Amino acid sequence: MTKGKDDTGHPETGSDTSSSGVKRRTLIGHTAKAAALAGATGAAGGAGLAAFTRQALGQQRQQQGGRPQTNEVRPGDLDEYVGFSSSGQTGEVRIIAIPSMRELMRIPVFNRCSATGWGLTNESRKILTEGLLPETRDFLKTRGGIYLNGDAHHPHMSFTDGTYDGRYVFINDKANCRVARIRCDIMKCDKIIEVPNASDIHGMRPQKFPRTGYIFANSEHIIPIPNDGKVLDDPKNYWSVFTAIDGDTMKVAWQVLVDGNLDNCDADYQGKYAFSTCYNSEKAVTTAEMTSAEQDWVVIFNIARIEQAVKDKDYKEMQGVPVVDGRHGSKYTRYVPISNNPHGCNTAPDGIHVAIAGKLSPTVSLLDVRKFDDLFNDKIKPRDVVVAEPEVGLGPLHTAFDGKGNAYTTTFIDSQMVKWDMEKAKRAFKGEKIDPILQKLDVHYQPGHDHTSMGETKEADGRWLISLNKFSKDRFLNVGPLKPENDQLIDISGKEMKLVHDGPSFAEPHDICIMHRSKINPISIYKRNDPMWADATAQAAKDGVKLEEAANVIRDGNKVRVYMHSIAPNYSLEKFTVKQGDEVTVYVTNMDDVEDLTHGFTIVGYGIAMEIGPQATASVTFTADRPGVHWWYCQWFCHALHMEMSGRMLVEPKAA
Ligand code: K7E
Ligand code: CUA
Ligand code: CA
Repeated sequence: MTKGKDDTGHPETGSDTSSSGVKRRTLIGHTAKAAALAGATGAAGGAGLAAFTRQALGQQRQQQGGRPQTNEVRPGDLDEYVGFSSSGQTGEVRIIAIPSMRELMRIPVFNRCSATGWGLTNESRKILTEGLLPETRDFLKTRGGIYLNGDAHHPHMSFTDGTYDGRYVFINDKANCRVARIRCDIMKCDKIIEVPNASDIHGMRPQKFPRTGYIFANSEHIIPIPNDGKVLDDPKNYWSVFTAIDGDTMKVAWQVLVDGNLDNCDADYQGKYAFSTCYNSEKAVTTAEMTSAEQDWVVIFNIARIEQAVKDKDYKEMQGVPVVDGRHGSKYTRYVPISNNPHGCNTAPDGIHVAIAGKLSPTVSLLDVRKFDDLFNDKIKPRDVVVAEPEVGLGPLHTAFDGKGNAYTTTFIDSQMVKWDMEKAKRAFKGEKIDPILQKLDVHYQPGHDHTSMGETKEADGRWLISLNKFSKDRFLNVGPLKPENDQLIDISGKEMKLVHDGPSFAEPHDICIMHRSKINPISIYKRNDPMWADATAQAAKDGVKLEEAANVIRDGNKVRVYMHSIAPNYSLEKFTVKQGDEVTVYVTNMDDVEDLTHGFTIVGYGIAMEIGPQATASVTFTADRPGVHWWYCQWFCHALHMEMSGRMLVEPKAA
């Protein structure tokens, strides 16, 4: 048996799995009947059943007593919902448990991560570089090879048939024009691509139906295409492109050239249309000019027609990508005028309505996607697709839904969450004297995105709403001039919205997607054949080394490949010797087959650190340019003898 946590003096409570493989939690937390069933179906089935049971109980509680749901999650209890939160300029994705608002995990994506070695390991550097455009790779050559920053705005899970399917979470990088994918089986990023012909990828949404499918991504700022310096201070010749990325291959499928710029986007539940807001129809380069027009617009993209255009070769190839011309007059797009500098773009779970937040206009424009066919067949005018336009307050930015016909719009300037009734708004739009606003709740302060539980899927359940507020001001203890943001949890299960929790967060989650925990089912121990370390496996095979048993040092000219495996509290090598100036690659395979037993590998004075999860392989390459004794050690607490888990790299000095 592999030595691991269970037999290493770690407190027994640290283990969640009993010898029979049944989750202890399942046994403790639930009824005897549930536990018995869990035992019968195994650990995974048990967890799924437990989730199901708990949800059912929760709903029952609500229905029976009429008592409000609670956000209290007692020690040892599990939350019902999972949120994937963008971290803005931090560049990572965070997993938040809801309703406790506990931060469970951070997934490095566009940032560097000291704990996991993201940006240092060969595996992460491959992901960070393989999708870059060739000219970017050249540009980064003298800058360490990778971008060190990112600006992550819009995390969204992949869909099948209009709801989350637990495969991937996608996230955009506004700062360096990238789109990344996170594998939800291991909660690690596995692909990052740079979008060509684009400037700052901002709005990003997966196709909801029939599946993802495409990832739609907006190039926000207008630029010359190609942006090679030939056109400079000539904004007439600046453009934005709408991009469809194949979510399976993470390759750009096609792009559409548009007038104006592109801000946020979403897709319908029919698989026919995607749509984006534009705040810079003026094609301006200053704030004053960008806000000069009375109206900007929403661009609607006709996916079938665009795909046909690509088949018919009605495009221009730019940077290896088919770019379809979707400017005014094109059959591929329609432009719906919206006042004034619209921002948020959110499709309702009813599959019919799309809410466009006015930002500088106090209104939200509600579009009816059932009218889009007629619009594209020129039977109606663009504004005919607008079926409501309630005034919600100052600075409407984003809208979320409860699946019961209500919309929740954030108003940035008013600092409120505004609940309104979509049907009433439609009746008011037709002239009826009726107020669609149901409630305005103060939030603290200046909200951007909001998101409801399951609210961007057809399974919206109307339980929780999170308001991501840009300012916390006096809501927390003062920590200096830089304050946390404030992610507020609102109970929307009753008639009235109730604020139940303030959650500080570091710079600057823009958006979150919230799903019932039954939608994800990550593994706890890696599969040995995971593609993440396929290169290491291939190199080891060439060197005649088996990673699982490795304790080898292979010299290949001035390249040295060091293979070791780890079983707590030991590495299979206690030392290795290289020459100053050698290019050294260290491969570590964690052979502990135990849940929550991660090892690390840190070399003192070399700026090297990496995470090696149970049954994973990780590798790192560096130049051994410092002579002397350099200890390496394990930086993830793994064993009573964790401190002793170490070894020495001996670097022989160059002959003088
Ligand atoms: Cu409104 Cu980038 Cu989604 Cu922020 S964007 S708020
Ligand atoms: Cu291995 Cu700490
Ligand atoms: Ca404008």
